[in-house]
Amino acid sequence: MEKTFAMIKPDAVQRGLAGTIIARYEAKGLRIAGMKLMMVTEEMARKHYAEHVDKPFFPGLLKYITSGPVVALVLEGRNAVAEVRKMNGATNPLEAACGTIRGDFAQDKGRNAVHGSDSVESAQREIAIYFGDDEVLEYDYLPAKWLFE
Ligand code: D4T
Repeated sequence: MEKTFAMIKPDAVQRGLAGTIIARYEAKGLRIAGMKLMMVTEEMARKHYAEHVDKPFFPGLLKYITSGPVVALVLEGRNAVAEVRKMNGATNPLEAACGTIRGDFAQDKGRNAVHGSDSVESAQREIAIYFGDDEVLEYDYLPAKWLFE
């Protein structure tokens, strides 16, 4: 089954939204394959956001993403990459639809609550930045037979 990387960013952790957001992913039927509360180091952030390091917003992004604990998640399910992107909503919360996480819980693109990988390749790259092999678990997910035909 497809895996994606998701992150509950420091603003959402500080605002006490981690449980609410994890509950949304679980309710969708995404299996939690990896999960940890952690600090993002500058080195991790530079790897994760390599495509943005020369952008004007990068210094602010770096400061924000390293400013407090995040919840790093590996989520697994059918089309997990696209499903999590859809649930997260548009990068800029002002443009994110109601019912999405950013649409419901955020107001500023520099404090947009969550991250989700944008492709299967990005997911593999990002999972490797934040998780060791022994931290991503395979186990019987009993709801699977009720989720998929
Ligand atoms: P992430 O990676 O956080 O899920 O966001 P997206 O995949 O939806 O968006 P992105 O890669 O374009 O942006 C990465 C990250 O940078 C922040 N950002 C972005 C910002 O602070 N100012 C900006 O102008 C942009 C474009 C938000 C997400």
